[in-house]
Amino acid sequence: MPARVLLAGFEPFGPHPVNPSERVLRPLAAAAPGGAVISTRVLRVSYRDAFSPIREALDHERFDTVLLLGLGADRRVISFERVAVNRRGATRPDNDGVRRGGERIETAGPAACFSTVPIDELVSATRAAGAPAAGSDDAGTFLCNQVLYQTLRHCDRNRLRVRAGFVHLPPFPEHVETGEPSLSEATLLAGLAAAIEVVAALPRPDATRPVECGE
Ligand code: PCA
Repeated sequence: MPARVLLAGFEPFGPHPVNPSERVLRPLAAAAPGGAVISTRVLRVSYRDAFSPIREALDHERFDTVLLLGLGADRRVISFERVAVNRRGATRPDNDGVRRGGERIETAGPAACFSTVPIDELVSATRAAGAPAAGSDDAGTFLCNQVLYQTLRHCDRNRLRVRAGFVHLPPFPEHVETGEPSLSEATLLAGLAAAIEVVAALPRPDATRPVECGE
């Protein structure tokens, strides 16, 4: 059976007119790396609404992997996030104009949860495809971290046999000043296709293995 992958990116936000995480969804779904059946979602940059399409999809369809993508405006490489923390807040508001000053995402939730995709394998495969990549221990405290945390908690609570991970992407070159970090769409697509091939080849996750979270 082909692997089923839920691939999500975010709408543009703040000073960024384009979000590469949204732009790469369609070509990746069409390419179907590793024979994966890919379903895509565009998430709102909204503390209130960002997670809803993921929850909906997970509640109604079966997936093996959720791969969440977002723009990391200051990232130099494709960054595979290892962990999500139970905290949200940023100086900038979200797209609803809501500003959070640093609070728990889930009042009684664990402090942090580890991503459940194989980060080191993903980094190696992405690099082998010619795209610079690295593991990252800091997904920030804005919407990307929040949606990864909510996805991991949702999978754990409902004992879903689904892996979940988050990938921060540098901006496209045409949207930054000369010398600032960026990666072309072709490079992002090559790297992400290799990453999807890795998840498409993984065996179905074990239902009995809980997401690792710490208090
Ligand atoms: N990047 C932001 C939120 C949406 C996006 O694409 C982040 O890093 O949290």
